[in-house]
Formats: sequence, C-alpha cells, structure tokens
Amino acid sequence: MSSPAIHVASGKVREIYSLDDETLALTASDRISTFDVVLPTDIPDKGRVLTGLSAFWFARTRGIVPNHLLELRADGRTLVCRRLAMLPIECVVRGYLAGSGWKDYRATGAVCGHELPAGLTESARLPEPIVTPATKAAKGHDENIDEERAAAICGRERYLAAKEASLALYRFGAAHAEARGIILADTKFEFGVAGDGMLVLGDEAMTPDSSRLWPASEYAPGGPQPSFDKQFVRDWCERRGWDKEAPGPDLPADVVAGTRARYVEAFERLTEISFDAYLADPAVVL
Ligand code: Q0Z
Repeated sequence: MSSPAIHVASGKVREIYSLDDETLALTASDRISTFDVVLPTDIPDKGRVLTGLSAFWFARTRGIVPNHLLELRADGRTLVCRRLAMLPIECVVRGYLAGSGWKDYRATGAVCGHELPAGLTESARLPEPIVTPATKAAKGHDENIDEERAAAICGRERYLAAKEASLALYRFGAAHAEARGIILADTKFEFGVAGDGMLVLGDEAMTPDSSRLWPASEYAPGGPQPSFDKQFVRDWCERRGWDKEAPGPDLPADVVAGTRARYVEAFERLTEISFDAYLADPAVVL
C-alpha cells in the first residue's frame, strides 16, 4: 500500500508533493504568469508542455550531468523525482543580453562580475555564454551575485561543478534549439546534492518558464525580443491597459487559443514529437 502524497510547497504555477523520504512529485498546472502576476485564466495543456519538455531534456542530458527524474507520470504533468539537498543558488546561463543581464550591463558594463565588451545592444548575442548565479528570494526577485559570492555560499568545488554542468547543458540545449529555429537566450538551472554526495540537476530544465525562448526568424538585436510563448498574452495585456497589479485580467478565448498554440509549437519544434502523441503516451519524450 502506498502512502498519500503530502503537499509541501507551491510555486507560482507548480506544486510539489512529498511521496516518501527519498522522492517528491512536481506537478505543473496550466496557470500562466505574466509581469510577475498569475492570471485567472488557465492555458489548457501548458503544464503538460512544460513537463514534457523538461522530461525530454532530462532524458537527453543525463550523459552531461545526472538529474533527479525518476518517472514521468501518465498524466503528462507530473515528474516523480529524487529528493535532493538543493543548493541555495540558481545557475542562470546567458547566451544573449536580456532582462536583468541587460540592465546590469547597461548600468556597469558587467554582469555578475563578467566584464563584457563595450557597445553591446539589448538582446545581443554574447561572445561566449556566461553563468550568472543568483540567490533564491523567498519572495520578490532573485538577486544576481558574482561567482566569488556563489563559491562562498556553496563551497568552491561545488559551485565550479555546477557552473561547468550549467554551461555544458546550455551549449547542448542552445545548439539543439537553434537548429530548430528557436533561440535559447538564457535559462536557469537548479542543482542539488544526492545522498551519495553527487551533484544532480533538479527542478525543471530548459522550459519556457525557466528560459527565454525567442523565434530565430524574428531576431533583431537593439531592443527586447518577442517571447516565443507569452507574447500574445503580453501584447493583449498591454493593449487592454492593466496596471500590472494583482489580480490580472481574464484572458479572452482567442488569446488562450493562440497562447496554447505557441506552447505546443515550442514543444513540437524542440522535440520533433507531435504533442498529440505526447498526450496519448507521455513516455514518447523519454
Ligand atoms: C524544488 C519548487 C515546485 C515549488 C524544492 N529534487 C528536489 N529535491 C528537493 N527539493 C526540490 C527538488 Cl526539485 C525542490 N523546488 C522548487 C518546485 C513548486 C517549488 F514545483 N523546491
């Protein structure tokens, strides 16, 4: 007889359950957040797209670094995972200059201690991808830190192993995506330590919610890029006028349908697997 799952934490759009001392279940809902607010309207199958993509990347990167995935449930939205002792930092890899990376560069010429060439524009491709660690804020925004600080928090050896794994994962994912017309501008990895002391990739991996995905066909540095997945929602929210304070607006059916189609398109382009095949049998991504 199995014990009941115990709810242990909620993210903005995900839930985490304890199954036993060694395992957790991560369930992705169909909720969507924009401008840091979770909207009242779900995007059907969004949680399945994110879970399927995460499982796809976990299956294809286990030779780069071990990960926490034990089982992809038949519901298509739940990952059963090894319980890890999570590092208190996240490893963001940036191949392009966007978001807080662009803000920090514009203000100081550097991002998390990485001095960058002068004259880069917003969304520029960097000469080499960089790892820009951040602390995990319980509430509000994560704070960018330099690599010295990350090494002091995690231990130097542990940080360097996480950094090298992050770069290798990003290089693999960005090359895979670029060959399919999608720019993986940046992405966030979270690592933990397993019972045997090994560094293990946890959380989600290279999903639209943990990354910036841009359509390569529209790439035009010198300003912000349209988001592959959320641009319909953002544009509609901007046109409608909203102060970006909770609660957000209900989304009309055409915006829901258009957004779902973009998530499904990202899934199908990255995996080369039909999303209907995934719904019929999630194991097709493994
Ligand atoms: C991940 C998070 C979510 C809320 C804890 N394998 C693991 N072992 C231990 N802890 C975690 C993991 Cl993945 C862990 N988070 C982030 C996920 C909802 C928070 F689905 N928190």
